[in-house]
Amino acid sequence: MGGTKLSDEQKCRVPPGQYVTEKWPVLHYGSVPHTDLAKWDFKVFGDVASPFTFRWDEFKLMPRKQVHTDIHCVTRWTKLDTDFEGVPIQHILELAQLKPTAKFVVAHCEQGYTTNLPLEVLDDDDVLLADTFDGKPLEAEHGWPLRLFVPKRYFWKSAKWIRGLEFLVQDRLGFWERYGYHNSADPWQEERFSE
Ligand SMILES: Nc1nc2c(c(=O)[nH]1)N[C@H]1C(S)=C(S)[C@@H](COP(=O)(O)O)O[C@H]1N2
Ligand SMILES: [Mo]
Repeated sequence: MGGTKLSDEQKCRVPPGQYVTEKWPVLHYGSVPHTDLAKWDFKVFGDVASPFTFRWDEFKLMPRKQVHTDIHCVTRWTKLDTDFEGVPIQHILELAQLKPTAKFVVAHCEQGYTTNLPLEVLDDDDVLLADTFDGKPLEAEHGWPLRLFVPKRYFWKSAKWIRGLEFLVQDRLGFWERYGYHNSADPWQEERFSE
């Protein structure tokens, strides 16, 4: 679709039912929030031994990582070869010292948006708290100042304007998950909507 010429190697990277776009569509519920970085903070809480909060200047001092990969939206677009950068989630997990009972996480965002993931999906070496795309700060509509980045799941799990992570013993559905989106959202299994 869209006239994009793909090599065989690229075709293998497009999950079933997806088409490739060069653009980066903008999708969200509600409006783009206005964030004051001086007042911004991020809370890590729930089933953890060391709950903590960090400010923007503290976030900028954390270890960083670049991830080059493909992203897939449930609305059927796939964007190949994206470059995101931010703080690896595994750094946050180390600081938080999860209790052994912590098995799930809910991402909390501006304006009440949430999305949920099992810990084993969050705890991956390509998952970031991302503030940078293509070497530049995220654009406001793509989640500036910070979004979760979970490339192995449909992109609604990559919560924009994220402000906290809550660790849980039991799973708790997020915003789209409650509206019937699939809980696990694996693009390779086409887990788009629940029955
Ligand atoms: N805070 C927040 N994050 C969100 C959403 C939202 O409504 N609010 N929508 C999700 C959905 S449905 C998608 S497809 C992706 C889209 O990200 P993009 O606009 O950067 O392409 O953001 C996700 N993150
Ligand atoms: Mo979406």
